[in-house]
Amino acid sequence: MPAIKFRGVDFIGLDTLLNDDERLVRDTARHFIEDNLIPIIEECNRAGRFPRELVKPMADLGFFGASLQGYGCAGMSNIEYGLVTQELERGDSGVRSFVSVQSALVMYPIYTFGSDDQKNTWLPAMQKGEKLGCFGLTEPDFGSNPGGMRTRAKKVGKEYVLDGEKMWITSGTIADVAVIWAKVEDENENDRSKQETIRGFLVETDRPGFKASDIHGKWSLRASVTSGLSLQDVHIPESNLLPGTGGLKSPLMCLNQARYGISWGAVGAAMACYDCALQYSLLRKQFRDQPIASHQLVQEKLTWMINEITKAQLLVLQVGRLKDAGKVEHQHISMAKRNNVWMALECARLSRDILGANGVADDYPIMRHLMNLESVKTYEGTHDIHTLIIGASVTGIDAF
Ligand code: TGC
Ligand code: FAD
Repeated sequence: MPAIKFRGVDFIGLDTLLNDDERLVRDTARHFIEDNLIPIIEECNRAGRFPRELVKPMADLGFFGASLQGYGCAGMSNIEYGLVTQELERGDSGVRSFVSVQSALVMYPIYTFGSDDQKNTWLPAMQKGEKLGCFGLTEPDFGSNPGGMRTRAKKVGKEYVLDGEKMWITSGTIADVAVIWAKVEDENENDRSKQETIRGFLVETDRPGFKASDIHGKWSLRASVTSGLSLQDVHIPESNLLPGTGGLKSPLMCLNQARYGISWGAVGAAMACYDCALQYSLLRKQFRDQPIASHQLVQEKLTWMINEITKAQLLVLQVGRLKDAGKVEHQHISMAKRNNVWMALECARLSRDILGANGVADDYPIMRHLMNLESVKTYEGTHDIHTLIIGASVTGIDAF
């Protein structure tokens, strides 16, 4: 392998807590991002273009459905998968988002809740990047509170008929299949009363009545496709129901997977900003021909960043170890997502400040990370929703 230009950010020798396989996966992803994403990302960000040409090479490296077993998937541990998302997001949150959605929000529900036919049809093709997916949970009027969704699926003979709107859907217009969450009227076998249950459906995006259109004018995640979905009288065979789904718990289980990847990804974005600000501060001279790194106030900012990055690395490493041991709770993942995205945003702001005026230019990656992280703070459960999830966990009182 050629020498790695970016050497990582590791203040207390955390590399010694990783095994050889984990370091190899991390370094492979790091090389890939360094050689393939970093050279094009500013152009993609300016143009608002998703770098689709990277889909096949990312598939070849096993990035899609990386922690799933079988179906051609890489079968990585959760730590290895996390290290991949860390490196992806050091490149760009939008590209990490694409991989999160493909892996955690589409392949994972098919793998976990799908029939054998669904798994055999979709997972190998999605692992190879030949088929792309999107995840439709959020609606125009229901973001933090997806349980209120209006999208409905009605059973008519051997079909389901879907109607509804989904909003802010990553990869919506490039997806071949959408995982759509909808309320279905179920009959309660005991008392014959009707009740509504949230269930997941696989909707091929070329079905009549399904429309996807891109959201334009985003100042964030510009290298990622974000779309609105409209479903009007969309007929799908009953075999497109994800049979293992039932209740809001099912989409929330998918979110746990994606939130976990984001917790690592945010560390990557923070490392990119910190590394850039550190290098800059050693070169930039102001007052008495001294580098700005020699000023105490600049050192305080750099110290804050390395301190918080190190804590975030430890947090996500422990959450990953718990996940690999099958012992992770969703509130652990909420803590990692909440803390690490907040930490990364603060690092982006401090780094931007250290670069002065240069910090607002896209000759440097910081402002792009800063703007991306504003979305990352909001999606997959806002910072405040994760505050309430942790609050409910420690007090036993639900304050939503
Ligand atoms: P609540 O009554 O609390 O829960 C319903 C059932 O679900 C269980 N549960 C969970 N299970 C697994 N994982 C979790 N994280 C879970 N959280 C709750 C819960 O025990 C209950 O089970 P049961 O057996 O009793 O039925 O539901 P609620 O309606 O009060 O809502 C809870 C709340 C607010 C935490 C939830 O709605 C929430 O997380 N809201 C945030 C929505 C969100 O994160 N949306 C993300 C959309 S996808 C996206 O943004 C993709 S971005 C692209 C990218 O990833 O890069
Ligand atoms: P709201 O729920 O309206 O929240 C607005 C504000 O109110 C927030 O500050 C929130 O914290 C606060 N708030 C809400 N409720 C409470 C409460 N009870 N107590 C205190 N404060 C509260 N969704 C998908 O389904 N699939 C995707 O692929 C996807 N991709 C996305 C990509 C991007 C770029 C973005 C920006 C969003 C994406 N989303 C996706 C949607 C995302 O999950 C939602 O934006 C998010 O869940 C928040 O919902 P909202 O925007 O409607 O905000």
